[in-house]
Amino acid sequence: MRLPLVQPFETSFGREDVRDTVIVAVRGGGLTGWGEAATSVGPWYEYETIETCWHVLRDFLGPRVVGREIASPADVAQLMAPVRGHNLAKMGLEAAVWDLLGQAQGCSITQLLGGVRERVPVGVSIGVQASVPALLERIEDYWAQGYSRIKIKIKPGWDVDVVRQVRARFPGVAVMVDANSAYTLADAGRLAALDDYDLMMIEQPLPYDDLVDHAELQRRLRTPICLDESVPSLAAARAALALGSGRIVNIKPGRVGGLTVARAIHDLCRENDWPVWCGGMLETGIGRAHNVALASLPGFTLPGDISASARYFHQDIVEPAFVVNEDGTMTVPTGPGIGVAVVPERLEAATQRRATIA
Ligand code: OSB
Ligand code: MG
Repeated sequence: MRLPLVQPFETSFGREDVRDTVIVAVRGGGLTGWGEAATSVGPWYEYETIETCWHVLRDFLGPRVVGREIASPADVAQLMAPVRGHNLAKMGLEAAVWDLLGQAQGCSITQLLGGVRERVPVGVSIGVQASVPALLERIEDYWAQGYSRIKIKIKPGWDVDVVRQVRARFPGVAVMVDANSAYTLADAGRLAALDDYDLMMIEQPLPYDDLVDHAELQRRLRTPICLDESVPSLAAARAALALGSGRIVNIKPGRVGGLTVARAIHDLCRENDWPVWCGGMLETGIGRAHNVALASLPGFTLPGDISASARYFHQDIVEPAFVVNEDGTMTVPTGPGIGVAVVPERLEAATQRRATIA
């Protein structure tokens, strides 16, 4: 499906004006569970694309799961395990099964996961803007809406000087930056200059597969490094902890291949005193519902990239839309499954293509 974005979203790897995403509906026992494979059109954030998600879900993951008896979400993770990688696609299917099982058992996803929070702290991620004044205006606007922290995308040429001006204008605001792998260790000096601006963290400064250099960079920085792209699995999280490749992990259920793995990474980080927070992929209300539920686990102590529906879309495909509370939190839905209702006409209007696996 395709939904236009309220504002284009630009990162160090490119710009998106619309959100193309794969929605998965799983039918069983007279119920329908919903999930979202929140991929991008191109292989920039990671290697999957809208076309690989479609292909892998239709030709490999779907056929492995359809017709099976599934008693718990761990069962679906196991059925999908022989497929290597393709984590965003796996999340789409696993998430739909979590919703279905929740509905069947009359439980919310936060309950199924073991969540402990009724409201979770949330922030907003702001893409690269045309000018610094434009960025300051954006921050002003979002801060007034109550977000608990502001994340700014950086890249070479849009970094230290931008952060300096943001800090000068908003001294008390919780600010972090995300580089989406735009630097190398040769830029350590430039990144160390960010230490002067009291940032909560620097997210994914270096290449997605380089835990060793992240460890070296962390030794040279006071500001904590947060890993995003570098942690696609539980094994990668173990390696990051062993090497000291950072001090914080952004857990996105899509990037790690589902809520089951996401929770395992959360548990591991918690045992090792690394705080985590829930990242986002500009999800519609379907993916957002799963993210909010995940963020209700006890180790998610930092504000997530979980913003209001209106920050992304003119009209979300679920009701009620997600909103930010005055205290900078989002309320975790408590109804069965994802706890929000997919609006069929809106989904239909946004649908580009459809496949059924019977
Ligand atoms: O790096 O965290 C990222 C969006 C798409 C792909 C990668 C990232 C992001 C965001 C936006 O930062 C988070 C959100 O608001 O969903
Ligand atoms: Mg990131």
